[in-house]
This record gives sequence, C-alpha cells and structure tokens, in this order.
Amino acid sequence: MPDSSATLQKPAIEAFGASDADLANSIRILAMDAVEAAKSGHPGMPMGMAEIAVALWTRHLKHNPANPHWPDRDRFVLSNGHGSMLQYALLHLTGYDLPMAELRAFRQLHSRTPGHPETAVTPGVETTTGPLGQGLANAVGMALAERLLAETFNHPGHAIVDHRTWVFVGDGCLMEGISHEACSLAGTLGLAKLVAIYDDNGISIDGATSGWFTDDTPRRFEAYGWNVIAGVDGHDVDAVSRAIASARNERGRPTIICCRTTIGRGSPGKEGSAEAHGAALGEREAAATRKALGWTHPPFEIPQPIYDRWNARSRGADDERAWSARFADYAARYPDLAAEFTRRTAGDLPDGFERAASELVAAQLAKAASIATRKASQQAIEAFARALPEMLGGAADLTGSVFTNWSGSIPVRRSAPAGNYVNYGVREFGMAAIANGVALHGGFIPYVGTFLTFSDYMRNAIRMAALMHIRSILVFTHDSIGLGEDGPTHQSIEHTASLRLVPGLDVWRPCDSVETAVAWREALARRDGPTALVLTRQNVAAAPHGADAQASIARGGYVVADFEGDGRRAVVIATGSELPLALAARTAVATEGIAVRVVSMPCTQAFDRQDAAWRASVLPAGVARVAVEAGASGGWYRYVGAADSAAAAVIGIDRYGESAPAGVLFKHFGFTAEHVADAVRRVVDAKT
Ligand SMILES: Cc1ncc(C[n+]2csc(CCOP(=O)(O)OP(=O)(O)O)c2C)c(N)n1
Ligand SMILES: [Mg+2]
Repeated sequence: MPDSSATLQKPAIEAFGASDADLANSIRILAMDAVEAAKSGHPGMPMGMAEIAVALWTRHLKHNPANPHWPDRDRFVLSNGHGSMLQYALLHLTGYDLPMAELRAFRQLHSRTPGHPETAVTPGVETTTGPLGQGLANAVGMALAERLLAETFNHPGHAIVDHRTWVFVGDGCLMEGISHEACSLAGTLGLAKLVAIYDDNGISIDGATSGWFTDDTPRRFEAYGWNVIAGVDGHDVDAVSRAIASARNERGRPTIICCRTTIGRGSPGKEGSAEAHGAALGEREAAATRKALGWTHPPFEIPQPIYDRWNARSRGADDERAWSARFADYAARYPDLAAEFTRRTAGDLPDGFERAASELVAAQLAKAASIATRKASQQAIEAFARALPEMLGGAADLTGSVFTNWSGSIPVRRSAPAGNYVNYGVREFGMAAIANGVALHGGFIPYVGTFLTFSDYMRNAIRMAALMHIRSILVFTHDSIGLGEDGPTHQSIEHTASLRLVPGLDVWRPCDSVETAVAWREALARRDGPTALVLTRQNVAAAPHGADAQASIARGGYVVADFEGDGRRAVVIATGSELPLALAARTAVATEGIAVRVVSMPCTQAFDRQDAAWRASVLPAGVARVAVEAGASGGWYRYVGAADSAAAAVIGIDRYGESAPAGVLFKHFGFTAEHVADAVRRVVDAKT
C-alpha cells in the first residue's frame, strides 16, 4: 500500500480557498459517484490520474471551454478511455457545456456522457477512445497534422498554428501493438509537440501487470527517439507540472512522462488493486473514501471555491482572443493564406473541386483506357491533389504498388518542411489510426493505402473512423484473385463483403477509370464518413458509359447496358473487374432470346441511399437476377433475392484463393462469361 490516503485531506476549503488536493479530490469524488450512480464504469483510473489532470489542466493546457473548436487549441486525448469520467469531470469543472445533470446521467441512454469518450457527443472530446492504444495513435496523427499545418501556414512572427497534443495512456495502451507502430513513427518524425503521460500503476484488469507486462517503458521510448521523463510521482502536482514544463521546452522529440500512480487512489479498501479498475466501489467503500479524503459534500455537489479554481473560461477566452488578434494580423499581411487556412480548417473543399472532378471524369471517358483501377486511382489523386493541398497521402510501404503518390508528392520527413506524403512504413493499423487523428485535427483529408487483404490489420481503426463520421479515405488495391501469383495469403476474398458490414463506411469497387474517378470524387466530397476504395491490380476494360456517367455512377448502382428486344429477361449485377464478364454474358445469351440488363453496382451503400424510385428503376421487380463478384457471396442475396430461390444466383468465391496467374484463377473459380451466361439461363428458366 502507498502512503495513507489521509494525507490527501485538505479541510476548510471555504476558509482557505481550494487547494490542488481539493481539485484532485473533486475529480475522484465525481468519478466515484458517477460510477456508483450508473453502477457501471471505471473509477480507478480517474482516481489515480487526478493529480496529473490537475497539473495539466490548470497549469498548462491551452483551451477555451466556450469554444471547443478554436483551431489553435491544444488537443487532449484520453487514450485510456475507460477512465471517461476523468474527462467528463474535467470538462464539467473547467466550464465546458457539460452540466452536472450529464454527469449524473453517466452511461445512460442519450446522455452526453457515454461509457467511453465519444467525439461529437461531448463538447471537448477530440476523439472517440476506448479501444486501447488507438487514442495514442490518433494523438500522433493530431501532432503530425499540427506540424504540417504550421509548416504550411506559419510565417516568421506569425505563428498561427502553435499548439500541443497531450495524451493520457495506461498500461493497456502501451501493451497494445499499435502503440509501437504509432510511437515508433512519431519518434522518427520528431513530433516534438506530442506529449504522452503514462499512468504507470502496475495494474490492469487481470491484476498486477508484473505477470505480463515487464517492458522497460522508459528505455523502450528512448529507443524510439523520444524524450523520456521517467520516475515522476504522479500524485505530486508540482512534480508532474515540472515534468510537463520540461516537455514543453523540448524542441526535437516527442515526450513521454512516466508517472508512478496508484489506481483508485483515495479508496482505503481498493486503492492499488485491480478491484478499483472497472466497477463501482460500492456504497460502503464510497463512504469510506469520502471519509478518508475528508470530503463532506453530497454526491454531485462541488463547492464554489473548487469550481472557481477549475474554471478555465476566462483564461481560455484570453488565449483565444490573443490568437484571434494574431490571426487578424496574419490575415492583413497574408490574406490569401488566411482565407485558405480558414477554408481548410472548416473542412470545406476549394472552388476548383467540382471542376477538377468533371474534367477528370470527362478525360477518362474520352480515353476509355483499359487500365488497372489502382492506376486510375493514381490518376484521380493526381487530378484532385493539384486542386486540394489538404490531401495528405501515404501508404504502408507499398507506394509503388498501391499508387497513392502523385507527381506533387513530397515526403514527410523529420527535418524537411511541409511534406504531403507519409511513408507510414509497414504499420497498417497505426497508419489508419494516425490518419484518423489527422482527419480529427482538421486541415487535411488523409488518404492511406495498402493491399485490400491487409485491411484486416486496420480493421478497428476503420470502424472508429466510421463511428466518428470522419473523412478518412482508404485506398485498398490488389483485390481478390486478380492479384494472381502472390496466392491465397494476399487474395482478399471476404474483405470487400466484410467492409460493407461496417455501418457508415462507403465501399467503392469501381469497374474502370471512369467509375474510379467518380468514387474518388464522392470520397472527397463526403464530409460525414470514411470511404474505402477497392481497386484492381490488373487492367480492366473501360465500360460503356453515357453522357450522364458521373451522375449515374454517383448513385452507386446504375444501368450500364439495358434490355434489348422482347423475350425473357434477367438483370446481372456486377462490380469491379467482373463487369466485363456480365457484359459478355449479356451478348452471349442475346441470340437465345434472353434480354439482359447489366447493372454496375460500385457502391452498395450509395445505391441504398437512393430513393425507392431509382432503386426500382435499376432493379425492376419480378425479373430474375444474377450477381457477380469475385468475393464472399453472402451479401449479394440482398440484391438478387433469396439464396434458396432458383431465380436468383450469385457467382462469388466462398473459399480461399490459389497461387496462379490471374487469368488462370478467374477461369478456375468460374469467372468466365460462359459461366455467367449459364447462371442467367438458369435463373431465367426458373422464373418462367
Ligand atoms: C483494444 C482493447 N482491448 C481490451 C479492452 C478492455 N480493457 C479495458 S481497460 C483494460 C485494462 C487496461 O489496463 P490499464 O490501461 O492499465 O488501465 P487501468 O486498469 O490502469 O486503469 C482492458 C483490457 C479495451 N478497452 N481495448
Ligand atoms: Mg494500469
């Protein structure tokens, strides 16, 4: 057991004003009581990090509670998001729009105090955390965005971008592999305005971490090239504050401050034990904690002197006002840059965007080239990035394969200013979560690339992007068996279908250069969620498009070749590299009196958003249907009809691939025009 909790007592608040201990205890009690009221939550971490929070939030953090969106605010990330009550207490106490009623409603339906912090739900929460380690990677992305934005916009004497990113991490965050990916890159890039504060309490859910986590964390971070401040007493506000002050002076490296703490500090019966981690302390222990801390106030009541000392509104308003004055000077001197800064931080696209899109689509229509869609994607990037300096590209060490670079790509390096292309290294999960941090920071539209099969490595970050409704763009190439000889390990069979299950993620699998151009346009224009672009390694023939190609494709599903003549009818739905097979099958059965309509469905989500009239006009009721996609078949029955209906067929792949050239594999797995034609004949026969 550490030194007695009784030393935390500081009576007579009203007489002497609130002390740091009072501030820390106000967090402890709020966290304890909110968890108690909800009968659910994690009191241990807020109670253990209370002094650290006092040091950072009252002495160092630059923020304005009245305007959580002020662009030059410091970013604060609670990567150990299970301690959400710490953040809610801080936001409430410092003056954000988070009244006590919300703390009382912790973890209840539609409260602004959800189980784990969620951005866009609670003012002042910069990112959604809870999946351990990802908040840390988001913070790396925020620090990266800050640095690149500063390099782009600041001028001598005009530092309009000058803020820090602070991130609290626990043992869990540092055990997670993603912490290695993100912190390794942060060290290499020298993101000096990133400060991690480690809650080194030696406890995680299963108990004392000495049984499963014995890394020498300070040396680990030294090896990454971080500035390490080790051995800080996390319950000494002054000591923590000194460490933070020293981190603020660091110019070349990110900093980690390792603070020794006691989980559940203040609870006489549970502090220092995993019991304090994730359950209400219980009525009796809560009373004992009140007593030990000398806290005489009822639940959810904070004495005014404590509020007064926490209140950051006036300091925050001063800070923002000072910045606004600096920005006004900047705008007078550099009006165009100031307007551009305002546009970018608002997330608005430039005037030239629609023109770039329609010119690109027109050019691809005119060329009608037979090229790989990954190549068409690069051409789209080339066209859009010229008009959109906010596009921040990158890939996980596959740039030459996924074609995420363009002629204007400038690598982001430790000492080279204002790059726009991040070589993320072989760190897919870190890459996706860093990109999310970049998107959350603002000023950039991040896009990142790897092989589709490795989207699994990034999976939870993709989910988080969708949950947060942020504009991260994922370029996934080498889809399905078309990648050929690399074999089943690299052939994404189930990935496209499984990405379609992520609510809020738009998944585009374009069939040619024109659809790829439109998919990129839609991804960039989309402000409320991420987009995955699923692209081929191999060349694909240009599909026939009408003059209204851009508008039709944007609907996600549209008619490429319609019924011709009378007779029996079938609709064949295809995506990506399988569209030409559908067209060839259409020709094959035409002489047999079967009229086939081919529907290209590059984005089922966009199609599903269309009104019923459009959907019915594309997929008429009562007509036999076939879907063709070289991947898991299950999802397509939604569009063709029940799996047990003979008038519905899906040609897909429901097993792993093989190592062979792509052409051989397509035949081997039944992706031939003849096989599609057979399916058409079958469903048409069944219908009549
Ligand atoms: C990726 C992920 N895996 C598992 C969990 C479940 N979980 C929540 S907290 C926690 C233990 C974390 O330990 P630590 O960071 O030391 O937190 P402390 O108990 O010290 O507050 C676990 C396993 C999670 N939130 N995220
Ligand atoms: Mg811990």
